[in-house]
Order: sequence, then structure tokens, then C-alpha cells
Amino acid sequence: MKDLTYIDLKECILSDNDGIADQIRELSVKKRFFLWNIMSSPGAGKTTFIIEIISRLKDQFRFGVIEGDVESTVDSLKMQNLGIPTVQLRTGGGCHLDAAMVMKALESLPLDELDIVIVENIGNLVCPAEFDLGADLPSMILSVPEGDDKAIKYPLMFSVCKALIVSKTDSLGIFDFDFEALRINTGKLNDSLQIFPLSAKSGEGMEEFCSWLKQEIESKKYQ
Ligand SMILES: Nc1nc2c(ncn2[C@@H]2O[C@H](COP(=O)(O)OP(=O)(O)O)[C@@H](O)[C@H]2O)c(=O)[nH]1
Ligand SMILES: [Mg+2]
Repeated sequence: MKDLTYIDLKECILSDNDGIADQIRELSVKKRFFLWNIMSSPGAGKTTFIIEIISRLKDQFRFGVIEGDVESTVDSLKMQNLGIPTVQLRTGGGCHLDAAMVMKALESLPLDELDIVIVENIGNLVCPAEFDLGADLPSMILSVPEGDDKAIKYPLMFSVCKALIVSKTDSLGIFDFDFEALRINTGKLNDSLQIFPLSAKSGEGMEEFCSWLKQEIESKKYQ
């Protein structure tokens, strides 16, 4: 082992990332916007939920969106159709967004005209959790059809989030989702995690979530 050069690339990548995440935090204070990172597996309902949030709160806040995808502009076109300033980040295979990518996207948004920037992260319950994006609200969506055991299988994601949105509650009659089991499993990882069962389709739970979100946004300190 003598003279062996050992470089922990993962550690280097994550420490570079954390430095840029800090710059994003400073930028968001200076430019006075709230940064919201939404993570989930593919199909959990991120885009549907974001559209519902924007349609409910667009008279109170000015939104911008950063869409992360491996390929395509499918989701960003939906945001553009709502008249929302949007940047599409294409990773071309990468399974997460990092802080440098988000910084690049922020540089293309009219930040002086925005109150909230939502990041729709790449659909994946693993890698996105490792990368701090400098968000005020790191959050995740777990849909009822995915099952209540995901905190056991993907613990880091549940550990780094401040809010857990349990989506598609309109399908609870079909799936055997156990909220008590979810609460027990997430409680072992993150006792400050706020859990919001809701359905972007039926509207159930959306109002409660919007009230909580407004409090989070209004509690951000801009000096
Ligand atoms: N039943 C039901 N379906 C939903 C709900 N939210 C999203 N979906 C559906 O789930 C699928 C994936 O939604 P999408 O928003 O594209 O998920 P994303 O890949 O996480 O952005 C679509 O067919 C949506 O219509 C919901 O609250 N209830
Ligand atoms: Mg989507």
C-alpha cells in the first residue's frame, strides 16, 4: 500500500457540489426567491402536482420551474403552456441533478421577477438524495401505488427531505398502503419529516399542503 495514490472521487464530487449549493443559497437570499427541490421515482406524480400547485398559488407567487430529465422536453412544455418561465436540463443519461446544473439553469431564469423556483428532479429515489441543491425545501413524493415500505429500501431520500408528499391518495382503495407503517419507518430516519397525504387529481389534501407551503415561503429570511 506504500506510495499508493488514493483519491476518493465521490468525496471530491460531493464536496465540490456542496460549495456550489452554498452559492445557490446565497443567490436565493440576494435575489429573494424560494428554491423548492421535488424528488421522487418516475411517475410518482411530480409534474401533475407542480401544475396543481402553480394553478392554486399563481395569483400569490411568481413561479419559475427547472425541469430535470434524462431526455425530452415533455414536462417543460407543459410548464411553458402555463406561461411559467422554464428551463429544461437534459442530463443525457445522468440519474440526478447536481448544484452546478441547477446554478446554470438559475442563470437562465429571470430571478428578479420570481418568488419561487421549483426544481423537478430526475425520477429516481437514489442518486438525487446525495446532491444538495441549496434548496430551502428539499422534498419528495411517494405515490400510494409504490407502497409504504420505500423508506426501508431508500433511506437516504427520506432522511434528507423536509416534506414527504404521499400522492395519489385517490387510489387508496386499490392498494394496501399502510400510513402507520410509513410513519414508523420514516420516524426512525427523520423525526422532523412532515408528511402530507394528498391527491393532485381529486384535490384532497392540497389545501392543507398549500397552507403549510405558504408558511414555509413566508418564513424565509432575506435579511
Ligand atoms: N390517480 C392519480 N393519478 C395521478 C395523480 N397524480 C399524477 N397521476 C398520474 O400519474 C402519472 C404520472 O404523473 P406525472 O405527474 O407525469 O409523474 P412524474 O413522472 O413524477 O412527473 C400520470 O398518468 C398522472 O396522470 C393523482 O393524484 N392521482
Ligand atoms: Mg415529470
